[in-house]
Amino acid sequence: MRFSDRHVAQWREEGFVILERFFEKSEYEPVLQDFEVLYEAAGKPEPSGAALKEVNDVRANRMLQFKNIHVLPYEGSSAINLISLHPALIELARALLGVSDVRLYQSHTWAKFTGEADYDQDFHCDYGNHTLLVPSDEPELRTVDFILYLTDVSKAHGALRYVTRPDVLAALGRPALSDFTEQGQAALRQRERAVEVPAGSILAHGIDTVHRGSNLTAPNGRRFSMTIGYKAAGSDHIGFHTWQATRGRPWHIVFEHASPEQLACLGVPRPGDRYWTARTLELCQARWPGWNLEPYRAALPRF
Ligand SMILES: O=C(O)CCC(=O)C(=O)O
Ligand SMILES: [Fe+2]
Repeated sequence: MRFSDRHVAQWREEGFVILERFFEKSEYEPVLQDFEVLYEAAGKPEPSGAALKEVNDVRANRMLQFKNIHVLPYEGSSAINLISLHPALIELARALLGVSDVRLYQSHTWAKFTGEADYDQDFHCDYGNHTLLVPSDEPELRTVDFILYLTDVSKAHGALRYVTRPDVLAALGRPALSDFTEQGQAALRQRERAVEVPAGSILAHGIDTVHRGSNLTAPNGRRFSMTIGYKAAGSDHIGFHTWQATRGRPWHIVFEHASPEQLACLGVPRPGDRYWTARTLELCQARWPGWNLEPYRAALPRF
């Protein structure tokens, strides 16, 4: 067991919980290797020699922080393609949300490099682009948003800064979702904590937590992470990626390595579901020849 009831209680009360070394080296190292390939050409100075500080357009700079992002499925090995569906992560998402059936609604990589962009952010909540509404009061209808770190993170490596739910109340006198004033930002900074963790660690939070990104200052520093979001099955008010829209991407890697339980997190009906018929089995097999459909075939009703 990689987590305890104490972690679940802390997440529900504070909005955040850090699980140091959730993944062992043998689990995250192959993912790191995939990052090395994905980001081989990233983080190098621009050929023009234009250093960040010489660029005057602050807004453009701000957008540069989102430059190095890749979305599932990844051009890499099964390691990077399956890590956001790791059974232990699914189990943790179920425990935190308090539901038995969950969906992966977000999975992307992110690489940050010292000096490449202005990564400093104001305190904010993430719900603005995960729902058209506002976060629910019910844990079950909320989200679990993990950040998995593939490299060691210190303050000099852009550690995420956060303020726990009780501390937000103490700083602002109210829960915060938006309308952060300058004065509010300053009050929150007084109480901020930093996610300084070794590689393999995860931070679990949600779309209603107060946090901010920060700049990397370590010479030649880099921070490799993955953003992994889960919601309860049926939470139609939550979304981010549309998996179906990325046709032509290497989905076969996922189909060839994921279990039915992992695929269910992407919306693939489980064995025994009425979706599965002789026809759908045959056509799915033709579409993804390397997919082991045996569990689905075995669960077909027999007449
Ligand atoms: O990467 C981080 O540490 C935080 C970034 C963040 O909060 C965001 O972009 O919404
Ligand atoms: Fe954020």
